[in-house]
Amino acid sequence: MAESRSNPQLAAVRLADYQPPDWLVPDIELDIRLDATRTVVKARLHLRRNGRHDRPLVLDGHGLETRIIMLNGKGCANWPNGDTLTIPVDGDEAVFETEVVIHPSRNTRLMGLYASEGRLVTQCEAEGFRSITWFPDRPDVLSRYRVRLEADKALYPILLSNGDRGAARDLPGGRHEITWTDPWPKPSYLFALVAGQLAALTDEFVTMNGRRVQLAIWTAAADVPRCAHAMAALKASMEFDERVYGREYDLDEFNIVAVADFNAGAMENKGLNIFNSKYILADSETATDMDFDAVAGVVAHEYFHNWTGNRVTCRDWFQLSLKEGLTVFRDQQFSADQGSAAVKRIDDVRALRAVQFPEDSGPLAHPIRPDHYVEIANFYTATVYNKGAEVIRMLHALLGVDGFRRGTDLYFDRHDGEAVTCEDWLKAMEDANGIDLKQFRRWYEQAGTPRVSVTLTQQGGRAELVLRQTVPPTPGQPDKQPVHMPFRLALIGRTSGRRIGDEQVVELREAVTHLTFADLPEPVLPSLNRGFSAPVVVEADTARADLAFLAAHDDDPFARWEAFQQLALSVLGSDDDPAPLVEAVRGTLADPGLDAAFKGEAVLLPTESFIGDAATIVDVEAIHRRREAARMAIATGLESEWWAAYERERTALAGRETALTPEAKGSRRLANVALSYLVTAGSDRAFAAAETQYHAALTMTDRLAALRALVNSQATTAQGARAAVLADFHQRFAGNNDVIDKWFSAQALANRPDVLDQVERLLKHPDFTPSNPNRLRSLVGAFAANQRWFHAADGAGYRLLADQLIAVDRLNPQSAARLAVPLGRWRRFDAVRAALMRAELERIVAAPGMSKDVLEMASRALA
Ligand code: 0A1
Ligand code: ZN
Repeated sequence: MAESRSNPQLAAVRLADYQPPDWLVPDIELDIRLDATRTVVKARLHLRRNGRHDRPLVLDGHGLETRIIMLNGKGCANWPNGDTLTIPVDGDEAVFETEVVIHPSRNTRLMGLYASEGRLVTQCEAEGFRSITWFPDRPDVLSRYRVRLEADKALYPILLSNGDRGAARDLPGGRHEITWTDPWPKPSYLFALVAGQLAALTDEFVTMNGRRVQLAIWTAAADVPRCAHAMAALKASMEFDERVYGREYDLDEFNIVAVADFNAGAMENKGLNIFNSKYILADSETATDMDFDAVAGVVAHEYFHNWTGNRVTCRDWFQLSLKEGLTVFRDQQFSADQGSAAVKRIDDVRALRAVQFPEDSGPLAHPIRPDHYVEIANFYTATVYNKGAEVIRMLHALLGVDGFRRGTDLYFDRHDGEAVTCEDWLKAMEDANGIDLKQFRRWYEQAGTPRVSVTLTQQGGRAELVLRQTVPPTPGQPDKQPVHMPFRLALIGRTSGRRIGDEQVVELREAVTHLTFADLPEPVLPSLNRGFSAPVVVEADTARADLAFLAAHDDDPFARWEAFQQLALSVLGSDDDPAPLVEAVRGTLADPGLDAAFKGEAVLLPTESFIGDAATIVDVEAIHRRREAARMAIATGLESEWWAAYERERTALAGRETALTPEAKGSRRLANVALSYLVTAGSDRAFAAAETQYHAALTMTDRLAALRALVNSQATTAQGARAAVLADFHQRFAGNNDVIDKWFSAQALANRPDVLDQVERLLKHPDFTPSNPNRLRSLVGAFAANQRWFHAADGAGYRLLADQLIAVDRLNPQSAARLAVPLGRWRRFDAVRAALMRAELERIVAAPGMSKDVLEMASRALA
């Protein structure tokens, strides 16, 4: 990398340079005297030389005030050099001890040990443990941990760590201690502790072999009732992992802690998951149906990591998708199993296209197994997670349910207790099934979203389908090879609207594949990539009338939804009349064979950013204008249908407004989509209905939907209502972080020309606390996702973003680096915008003292 020569801070770590650790640490004892301003950490590492060599022990440490360094009970003359400590060791075994002081209350990076709302919590993935003590902080060093925690008992009555709880004891001076022992060897990134005033919702789960597991979800006492949904999801996940994967929990207790300040969604620390509170706390007054589903999905995700990540872990961080792609696939399976599988698949594909596709077609593109990085925190990406999950899903499709299970069984048998690679995973899949995945491995090596172009020609009863695949060039990878993918397809009769013959899973391997079909009773249309069986872009050149036909008749719900999306892309890519969209929506609403949940998805236009991503150059104004016109046409052309749907679904909900059944969720969804179209149409009756719904709502789903509809309305007649509901919402939910985040993001995402001014005003609001990652994302992150107004032609949006990024970097580099992503898309915008975006990236790079997190992102974006 060119930048590594000019800036040594940007030196890359390379997969090709991997070496096994020189020293292993089979056992570690930690003695931690907790205090918010000054915590003392004593560590005793039991070392074992790994193989025959005479290299010294090299340890990682960051920001540690080192007091004592001892080898085999004797003081050491060696002293740290920056972030490394090198100790020559005689003999094959040794005991190495240190004492360091750290300062949790000064830790704004939220890595290592930090303070959140008066509690002390850790985050060690990926490289946070080195901010707690000296250690070979890499995932292939697995240790048994014994941890003594000591703290003031009044300030920190609850002391949690991994594994099994030992006896607690009171100490003089109002202090107390407890020792936790984790029998399962683990890498340092899975270490955790939590100390503070916490109350728990408790429960019990009896595993398939009769282990009684005590479950506890810890939070502020007032929030305990809001943990019930998470608890139910935890028990359901434990049951699912036994039923579907034969995996049982392996400790006597399982603790979850919800914290307000957290860089990511949650963390799978062994036996002590730590969560961003927004993925735990949920009740119908404060959480939307989407929030409830996200809580269940993240709880399941972290629980599933106990096997895919913890019992079998990663050899190095290049293998991150080994645990993340697999675990996302598992949580997706779980959510599909618990609710509507079709709607879940649509949501997952929508998320993939919204975040991963742009990543894969831009300067930050990388394979699911990257081969170099500067800052690993920058690689917790949609590619590693979500495309990684799609790659696992393809294996599932290729091997079938039983073959996939044979593969996972062998993987767990073979590698339990080990730190392994994606190659080990694929080998287990091959060996368990007697197959060859050589070509499939390209998914791990090549970046970029493959394109499959399809043509169908039919003469009488014979049709030929030609599928051509290409993988586009990405940074550092100009030439690509064809990949092996399962491509589900079927034929739909153009006259009958019925499926002709069976669905097939075609395994594409070559650049070009020919398929022929005989004895067709009628002209056919292809239904392609059903269920989104491969994470590709399909280019089929299907006529609009045929897309409309498929949107009305395809028997695969995903393909049916997709046909409307493609129809909308085609219409919105031109200045043509949106009438075909109005007619397609009319048909969907009237179809008695579709449930409300599916209808609620199927009548939504693609987002402006998705429309932009489908074009070579994003025409910000035209996309907005056309989409608004189409929305208005759908709203006014079907106004009586929307009223009917609204009233029907509200009636269906009467008496069960807060139910979380799939039917109730579907009714709320469709009713609220209807409400948003009605408010778009702009009648006083619609504004009144939104206001009434806002005030009478028994769920956050309904209240927020009404608020958003009014906030997005540009009608002057809605102005009073808009201001009133915003003020009411803020006051009603004052002090509830997760809900106040919604208040910020509703305004930042508003479809209104004054958004930039509003965001500037909100940046000065006393509730805007940029040190909190959720709050930063809810205002600045949300604004950057508002394509039309973030990309204001004068560059004011870009300046605002860069200003915030530069300011936040001093507090929290991970938060700051995430804000650089939208600017990296400059190549896809017109020359004027591209220059303005580049200028902000250059300003960021030139700002003094920027973190390597930000410098890596900004320099890749500029390259
Ligand atoms: N392994 C976690 C994700 C995670 C990554 C980094 C974190 O801190 C910066 C925290 C969590 C997961 O997949 O849920
Ligand atoms: Zn994960």
